[in-house]
Amino acid sequence: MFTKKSLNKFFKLSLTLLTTLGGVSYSYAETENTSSPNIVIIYTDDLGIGDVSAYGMGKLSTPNIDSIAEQGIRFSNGYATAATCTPSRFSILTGQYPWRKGAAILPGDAPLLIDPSKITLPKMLKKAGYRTAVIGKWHLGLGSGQMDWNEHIPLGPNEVGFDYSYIMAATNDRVPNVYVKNGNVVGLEKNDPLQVSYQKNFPGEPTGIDNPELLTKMSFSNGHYHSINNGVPRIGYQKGGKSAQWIDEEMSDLFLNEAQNFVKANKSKPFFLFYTLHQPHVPRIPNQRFVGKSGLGPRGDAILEADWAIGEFLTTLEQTGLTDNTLVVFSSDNGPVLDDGYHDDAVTKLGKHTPAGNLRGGKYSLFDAGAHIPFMISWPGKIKPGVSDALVSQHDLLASLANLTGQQIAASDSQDHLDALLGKSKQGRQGLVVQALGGKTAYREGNWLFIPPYWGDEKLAKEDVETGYCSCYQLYDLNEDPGQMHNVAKEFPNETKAMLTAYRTVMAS
Ligand code: NG6
Ligand code: CA
Repeated sequence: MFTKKSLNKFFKLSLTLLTTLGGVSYSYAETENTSSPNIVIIYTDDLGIGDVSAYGMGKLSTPNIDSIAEQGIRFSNGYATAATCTPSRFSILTGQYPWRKGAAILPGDAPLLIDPSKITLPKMLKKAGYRTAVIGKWHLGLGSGQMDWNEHIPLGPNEVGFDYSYIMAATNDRVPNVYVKNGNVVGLEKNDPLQVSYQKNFPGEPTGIDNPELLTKMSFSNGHYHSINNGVPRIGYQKGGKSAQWIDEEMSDLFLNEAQNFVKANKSKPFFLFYTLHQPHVPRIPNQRFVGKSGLGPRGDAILEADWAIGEFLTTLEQTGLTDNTLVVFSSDNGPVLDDGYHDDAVTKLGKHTPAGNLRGGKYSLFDAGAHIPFMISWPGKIKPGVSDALVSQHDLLASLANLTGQQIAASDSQDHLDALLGKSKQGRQGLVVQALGGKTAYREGNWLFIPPYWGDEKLAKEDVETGYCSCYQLYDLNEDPGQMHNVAKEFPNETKAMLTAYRTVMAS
């Protein structure tokens, strides 16, 4: 007796055998209600909506990123859960709000933040038969504290669901400046062990503050005055491991190459790739091929470098015949910033470019540009190209992709909005808590952004970013006033009260 489902399975198995025998790769499996396209999340670091030309607001041209929007859905209300890196990355991988875990920007020697016993996006997809990889920036901690970087690192991406990992340990401005492949520092030599400290320098090691003559590539404007690698001062101290220290100019090509190889090696089975580019995070040191190309200085050049790498990556999908069967998500971990601690002309060469588009604030901020980021999804043939104003958040990918691939996950902050993400529905999530620097939170619902009272400086002086703090209640109508110039909390007391209640309800849940 055959049911329709078992016949489907039989047909699929026969097709797999046939195509394998015929030497043709077959990477698409479809059952009645679910399917398993390859899934790639391309995740940039500190990129604003105004940095992506598809959003039509800035002066840069990003044709390759735009091509994802042209073939798919571009979200005008796409969010990370936070205005800084670690919290947003924690959320996209776990489906949890970052403030549940107290997630904040981690130092480079922090232990693994994600609980290996909990569900994660790659774990869920592994259960659905996917091969999983993270390539690029990690910044979610490694090990369990007191780490010896010269031994195998026992806790990291491979312990939370990734079959393959090739990562920078934390950020490109934090030590250690090494890549870690499946838990091992790449290129270490036994006779030159790597030592890392965030407490004190190693005797005799040069630092940015003491040895400015060694800063041949970039000097610091704020922080970033500890150990030096590749002529650039960093945060934290490191000694040894010289053969393993990265060269910033090569980083983009290296991650691209890894990402391309992963695709080619896994073209015949469903895969999930979290391709986490380091651009345009500081220090912005693109390959020579991109220097001077944007006219906006290193920040703009780094964005062009990222756009080029994304184009090459998409070409690899095309050449391996996987474009039609690959769902590509493009986004950023948080909003943009100009001076983030190095003298790199980001401010002086900005011209008329607007990294945050028409939004107020930026990275670190409670204002909308903190977590309101570029967000687009393509899946040729399955997604009808268009623009959606549905409210979508990165941490909903877990529940939504579980639905797509037929997996059950326990109730969490992650909501299933697959239809909105595939452009079949205009209805996204109802509300979203967003986290800024220091764990402060605000609430977005409908056209409103609500910020509860916070006491503190109105601006991060060095970064020149508005924090969004005010001792008053703030309510902005983002439809009428995306630049958030008019606090209408007093004009709309009922809405303000309703937003406060909704915000408190989520925070207390
Ligand atoms: C800040 C750093 C900044 C950047 C940020 C993390 C200073 C003065 N500033 O503390 O340069 O590294 O942390 O960025 O050190 S994130 O995108 O990874 O969240
Ligand atoms: Ca970031």
